[in-house]
Amino acid sequence: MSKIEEVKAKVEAGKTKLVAGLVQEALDEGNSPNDILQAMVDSMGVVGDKFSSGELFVPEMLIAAKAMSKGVDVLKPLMAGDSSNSLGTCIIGTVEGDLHDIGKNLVSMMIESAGFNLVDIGVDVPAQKFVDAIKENNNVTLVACSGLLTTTMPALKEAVQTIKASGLEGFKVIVGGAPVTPEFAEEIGADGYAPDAGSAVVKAKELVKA
Ligand code: B12
Repeated sequence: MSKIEEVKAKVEAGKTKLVAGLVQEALDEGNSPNDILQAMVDSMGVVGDKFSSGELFVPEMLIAAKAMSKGVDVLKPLMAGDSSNSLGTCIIGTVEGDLHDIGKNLVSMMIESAGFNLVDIGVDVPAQKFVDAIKENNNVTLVACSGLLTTTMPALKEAVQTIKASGLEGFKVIVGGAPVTPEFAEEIGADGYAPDAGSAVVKAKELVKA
């Protein structure tokens, strides 16, 4: 089994104590941070499928998520890029009722690397808290809302609409998360959508520079 396959297997198995070391070993063997990250993202897909089929339950899903976070911590410094914060401040959060944060954290990491000052307001964020954060921070150019559950898609809509109705200006709103489609993003009035962390950066820069 290659080191990368080992990382994937241990994330799936929720081996929180082993993953960081294995990620480091995979790096030492010359694997790219992106390839290692993708392997861990794939693991979460497998875990999700096993949850759907009743092979795994919430505690196993949670522990796999923790294992992945340990691996991401090792990769984070290597993914860092432009730290000039020249693109302004990005407020990011997962919408109300939703506790999923791995995707949000990856998007945060990439957006920060691209040159935004990142303000992460966490998970289960009520719509008004996004508005408060925009008011409390300087030079907000981007607001990013994440939602992972079909049942929290209405909360995503409420967040975007509350932000848009606040009368505050000078920023764009981007949304994402597994159940979100470009059509849904447009329907709820978001300025942009991206399917993953890499394309989120491309879209974020495009929106802010427009
Ligand atoms: C880990 C996990 C959990 C963990 C979360 C831990 C954590 N700290 O995040 C725990 C155990 C808490 C959990 C709980 C639940 N979960 Co869950 N979970 C998952 C799992 C396995 C992985 C999610 C993940 O991290 N994926 C990896 C990341 C990298 O991908 P991502 O989140 O999609 O993010 C990428 C993109 O979507 C995008 N993106 C994300 N956010 C944003 C934001 C912006 C602005 C942009 C541009 C892009 C973007 O970029 C990211 C990076 O590339 C998924 C299965 C899956 N295939 O996704 C189920 C899944 C999402 N969960 C599911 C369910 C049902 C639940 C529960 C309701 C289970 C229960 N009965 O209690 C609860 C809900 C709790 C709540 N209120 O939120 C379902 C959702 C089904 C649906 N259609 O809604 C899934 C799909 C599993 C399944 N196949 O059934 N879960």
